[in-house]
Amino acid sequence: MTQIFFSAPGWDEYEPFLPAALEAAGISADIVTEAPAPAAIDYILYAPTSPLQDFAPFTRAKAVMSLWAGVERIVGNQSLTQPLTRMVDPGLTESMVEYVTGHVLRHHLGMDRHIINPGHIWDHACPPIARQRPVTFLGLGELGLACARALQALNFPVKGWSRSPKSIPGLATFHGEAGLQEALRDAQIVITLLPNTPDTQNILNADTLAMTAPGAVVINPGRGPLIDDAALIAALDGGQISHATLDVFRIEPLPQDHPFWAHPKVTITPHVAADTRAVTASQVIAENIRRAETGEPLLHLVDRTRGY
Ligand code: NDP
Ligand code: OXD
Repeated sequence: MTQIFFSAPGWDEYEPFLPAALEAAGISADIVTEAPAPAAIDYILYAPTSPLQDFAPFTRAKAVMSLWAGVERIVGNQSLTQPLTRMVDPGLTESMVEYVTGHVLRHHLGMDRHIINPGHIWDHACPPIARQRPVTFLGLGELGLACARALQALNFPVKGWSRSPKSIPGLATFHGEAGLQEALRDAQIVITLLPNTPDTQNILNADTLAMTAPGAVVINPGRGPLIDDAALIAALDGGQISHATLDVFRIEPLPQDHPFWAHPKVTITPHVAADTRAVTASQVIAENIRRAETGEPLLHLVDRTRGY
């Protein structure tokens, strides 16, 4: 019997789906939410909100599987010697695509002018069509690429930036430090979907914010440290950036005295862009455990040296 330690909040969400997914994958499993005998555990399901920090006693564990996509809070844990996988969940990806598309369209169409119009102003100025609105994604992984494709389907001219070179039909791609300026040039909407690593912190700073088109919009559903908060506020105040929609922050919940809360050009969403969905994630977990049990390579392995 395979022993699985569900070391994360939200077991009630997984209970209707995970045992069935494991059974369908041919895994006979015992899932526990406490592990008084760590040496008996085969797999650990982990979330950053889990109290579990010391993985050393789990001497038999074949993998630690993060229920979150972002792994910055576990990747540097020295007690973790087991392979680490991260969550790539079709349900999470769908919700990120919806969040990004919705917020891009809000800004593209200038929806606020009509939704909040206390003066009953008859402003007949029509927005440009999507093909006239250049959009840039920083991060072209599972989420960035899915969102880029959705916006491409609406005719937005999309550029994407990643660490390694990519060739993606219909998408202008750039990579590495040298490609960042070209990726941001003329961008009217910038979406950050990068992991939080030492290389990506403050990637949007005074210099890079100045590379976008004047009056660009920033949408950050990636991670808070990707943005230099003070530089963003200065760019908003100076007009280089016209609005920022932020879902993630250096400290969460965002402290009440943070200047973002009161800033008229900032929209705050409370880390709700995309959540792992138990119904689809259970299939992913079961498939990965099946792979591990049959000696096949694990999906979505984290590269501990790269940090994502
Ligand atoms: P992936 O690992 O699939 O993609 C990461 C992308 O970032 C890749 O394209 C990668 O490049 C690029 N990248 C990483 N480091 C660099 C660098 N130094 N320079 C340039 N590009 C870099 O991650 P996902 O798309 O699945 O997720 C992205 C992030 O979204 C997560 O790490 C998490 O922080 C955040 N997230 C937020 C959620 C929310 O609710 N707000 C929900 C889920 C995730 P390459 O392709 O070359 O490797
Ligand atoms: C994640 C997140 O990384 O929810 O999965 O932010």
